[in-house]
Amino acid sequence: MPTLRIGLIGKTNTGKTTFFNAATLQNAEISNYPFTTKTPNAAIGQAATLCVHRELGLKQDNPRNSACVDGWRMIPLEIIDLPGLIKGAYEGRGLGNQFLSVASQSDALLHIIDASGSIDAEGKIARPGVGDPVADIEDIEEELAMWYLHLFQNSEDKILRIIKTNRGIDFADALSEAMHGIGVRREDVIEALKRKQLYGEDVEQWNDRQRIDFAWSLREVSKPTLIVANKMDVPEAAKNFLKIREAYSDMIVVPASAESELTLRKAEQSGVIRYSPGEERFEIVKGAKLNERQQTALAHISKAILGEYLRTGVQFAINVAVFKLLRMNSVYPVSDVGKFSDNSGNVLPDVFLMRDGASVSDLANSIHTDLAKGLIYAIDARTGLRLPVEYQMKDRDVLSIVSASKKPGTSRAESR
Ligand SMILES: Nc1nc2c(ncn2[C@@H]2O[C@H](COP(=O)(O)OP(=O)(O)O)[C@@H](O)[C@H]2O)c(=O)[nH]1
Ligand SMILES: [Mg+2]
Repeated sequence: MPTLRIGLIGKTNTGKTTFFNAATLQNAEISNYPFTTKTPNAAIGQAATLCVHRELGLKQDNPRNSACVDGWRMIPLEIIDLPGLIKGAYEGRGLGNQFLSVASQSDALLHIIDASGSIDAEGKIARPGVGDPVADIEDIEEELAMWYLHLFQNSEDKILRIIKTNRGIDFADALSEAMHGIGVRREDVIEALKRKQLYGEDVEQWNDRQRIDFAWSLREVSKPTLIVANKMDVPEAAKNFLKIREAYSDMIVVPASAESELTLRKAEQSGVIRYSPGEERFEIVKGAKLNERQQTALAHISKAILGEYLRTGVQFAINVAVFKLLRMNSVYPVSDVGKFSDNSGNVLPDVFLMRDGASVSDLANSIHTDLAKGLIYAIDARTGLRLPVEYQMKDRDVLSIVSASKKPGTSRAESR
């Protein structure tokens, strides 16, 4: 299973690094995760989904590629932040290559904005309420779309040549090949064309407006993004939040306080609170000695954030990105359908995130190509039903894969 990557974008001082730190602080629990990233500014975070073990009547599970915390299955993924050293170097407009490189590596983006309006258009700290978060979103969105336009136009001549000289290769093939590096797939190109009524139209006849429209559309389709309205703990943010939601009614806007989440996760680490990361709720540990600063901070979080918005929004934003934007399903491969375990008796050892529409055959392939080669069918562990290889898996499916190749039903993720 390729690791999902969630990139954080946004202007300077909106809270990206705070969000990143909060989201990646509690990663020690996912111990045997093969951390292979080359980028120094990436770390392990997790998607949280309600684990199936309770529903299946199991007292305990033995997660291997993930963790189970208070009944929440924590699935590792990578969060990418802008490198710290560029702070100040790319303020405001013209964010430069670093920002685009985060975007290009990511499956989905969290666009972090300062909803409290405490930064000016250049990203410099200002008095709360001074900044215009709606305009900030526009600036970044514009930059992203222009980047797509640029990449498209740069490869256009080559694409046209390829289409003309190769029968059977169409625009969607050629463009997705050219923009493969930033995650553009053939179906994204087709969807983007359709959204702008450009499907089947001759690219050479497009006017400038149509090119720009197409670039915006391709950016939207191929790089799913949600808006994180950060700094909701600041009173000025509430008013802006409504404006943002209104101006961006076609996007998901998650209210958040990255700083509150960081405070809570640190308090949890030092043992003064019990914090459920899935629910983003906390309780003060009995007998814990809180200093005055901690008391004030926790009281404020309880009232202004958890009271008003129910959660700090950090884990929630990641979950929404994974399960709603990217439409992932969590699927649990097992060998023994009676015990819901692997061959060594580990109960519900692995969970895989599979794109909506993925089949049993796709699952077998992500576990091991050998397993896929001899694939015969899968068994639904809940009902005992045989599922054909084309069966499109649903969220929370627990399946055993039956394959003619050796090690039948193995559920260990041996290749990634
Ligand atoms: N009030 C408040 N301040 C925050 C929040 N998140 C970040 N900040 C502050 O905003 C400033 C910039 O944060 P940072 O994470 O470095 O922003 P970045 O430039 O986007 O990485 C710092 O002073 C943070 O403490 C939040 O949720 N609430
Ligand atoms: Mg930063």
